[in-house]
Amino acid sequence: MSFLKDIGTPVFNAERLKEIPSKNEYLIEISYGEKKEKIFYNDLYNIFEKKVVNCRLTSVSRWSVRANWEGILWSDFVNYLEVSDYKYVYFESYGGYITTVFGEDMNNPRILIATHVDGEEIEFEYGGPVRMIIPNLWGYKSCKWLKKIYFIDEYIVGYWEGYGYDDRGLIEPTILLDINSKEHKRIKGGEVLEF
Ligand SMILES: Nc1nc2c(c(=O)[nH]1)N[C@H]1C(S)=C(S)[C@@H](COP(=O)(O)O)O[C@H]1N2
Ligand SMILES: [Mo]
Repeated sequence: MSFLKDIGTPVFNAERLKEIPSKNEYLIEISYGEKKEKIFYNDLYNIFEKKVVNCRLTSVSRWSVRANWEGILWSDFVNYLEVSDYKYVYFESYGGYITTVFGEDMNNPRILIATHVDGEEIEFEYGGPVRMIIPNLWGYKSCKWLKKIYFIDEYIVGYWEGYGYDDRGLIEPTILLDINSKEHKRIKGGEVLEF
């Protein structure tokens, strides 16, 4: 059983990634200022407490899904690294998909480095074993198969941003398909909190 698949959540894989390292080899590379760090998948929950966040992933292609995501709160992550002031965060996947988020958009308390959804490991097609969930921005900012997290000072244009998608990625007012209820709903812009 897989929550996301069962309710028909679309799958995006712009880089056509087929394979990721096994869990024993999977690691996340972090860079901030002069410092560099690597965290192995298997060490994540030795370092961080696993937290559950109920929020939505909302795609610019006009759908939104609410789920119980589990993982590391972004706020716990930056506290651990002792980074407070950063202009941008650059995310890169194991397939080379990239996206950069503005620091001011990373203060939402529900932003998560997610490993589980609905009590199960996030499966490969939905970005497992590790993906971002940034509920306040369009889905193209929530990098799947997360490999690199770099705190940077100069903006780097992302994959979809390079095709003209907005650099901030703030969710705009629109009508979209709610994957959970299968109904079209109007949203007012910003994180979808109304349903
Ligand atoms: N690595 C990677 N991350 C990605 C994408 C992608 O193609 N590759 N697509 C993005 C887009 S546009 C959206 S809407 C969400 C979709 O997540 P899902 O495929 O799990 O539904 O992932 C985002 N993260
Ligand atoms: Mo998307």
